[in-house]
Amino acid sequence: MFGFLEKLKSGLNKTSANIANNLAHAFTDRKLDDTALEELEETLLMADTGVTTTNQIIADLRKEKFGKSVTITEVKQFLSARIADALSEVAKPLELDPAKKPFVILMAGVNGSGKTTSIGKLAALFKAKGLQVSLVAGDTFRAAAIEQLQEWGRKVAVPVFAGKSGADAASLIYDAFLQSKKNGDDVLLIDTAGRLQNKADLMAELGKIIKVIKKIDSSAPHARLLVLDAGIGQNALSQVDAFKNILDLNGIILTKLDGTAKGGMIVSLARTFKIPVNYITAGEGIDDIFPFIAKDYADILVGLK
Ligand SMILES: Nc1nc2c(ncn2[C@@H]2O[C@H](COP(=O)(O)OP(=O)(O)O)[C@@H](O)[C@H]2O)c(=O)[nH]1
Ligand SMILES: [Mg+2]
Repeated sequence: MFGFLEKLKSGLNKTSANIANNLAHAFTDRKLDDTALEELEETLLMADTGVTTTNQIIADLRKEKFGKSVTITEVKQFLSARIADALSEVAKPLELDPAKKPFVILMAGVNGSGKTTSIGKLAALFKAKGLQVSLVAGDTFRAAAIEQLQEWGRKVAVPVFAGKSGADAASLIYDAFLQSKKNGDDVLLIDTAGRLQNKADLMAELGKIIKVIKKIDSSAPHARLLVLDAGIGQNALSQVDAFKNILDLNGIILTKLDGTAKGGMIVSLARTFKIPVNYITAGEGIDDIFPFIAKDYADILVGLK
């Protein structure tokens, strides 16, 4: 069995291998000069760390080490410390409040971002902790989306509330929440549609879902999570903007880090919104989900772990 860090490390390989190759090229135990700094700058930008953060890191490194000889390990340690620092504020685990029964988790995000898959993975995670979990197939637009969640329900062995495709999502969710309460669930995970006719429709639908949930419990949904595909890099920032007001987002799940070399985008995400990143995913398997730990992530990214 792979350990947690080994697994995460292999998941992040596309980003970290790029960074490692470039660093090996730029820093061959020589004095820190303009060329090396420029190469480092390019490397960070390619990993999608964002202009502001990159400029800051480069300026700091220049101030501390310019003209001095540096080893590649020193550069990695410097980078990791800076990146971990930028991430520490948002690296927060999802705290399930046991007083909320069920603790309601609403998952939103555009089509294909990984909502349904992440719900399956989270259900497995919570179930393994001994919690009683149910799912709601709130993406009622496509029969395939409902079936996909039901498949995860079977895999994890948790019940799935589902209606017919085309059914009203808000009323399905309302009924499911009431039933889940009656059943004494600890956690209720709600899937939602990622594509309606247009953005206004999508936001109106989410608004309606929030409203019916609040009729049952004004403090719910307790977690309002945006699922973001890391592969879209800086474009993720505009998706956060679109969802954050309507949902009062209090968490992010960043997915598909295994499929991208843009693993640095989490740094600009953190800097721009300061919304907690609760989990990251790197793979399609049931246990390819990881709590987001800033220092581990930074160390893996620069090749220290
Ligand atoms: N490689 C990889 N694929 C993922 C990950 N998470 C989800 N996927 C895949 O991305 C596709 C879309 O995921 P899905 O959960 O259906 O997205 P949804 O439309 O937001 O519900 C599926 O083929 C998933 O298997 C991940 O972390 N890594
Ligand atoms: Mg889905």
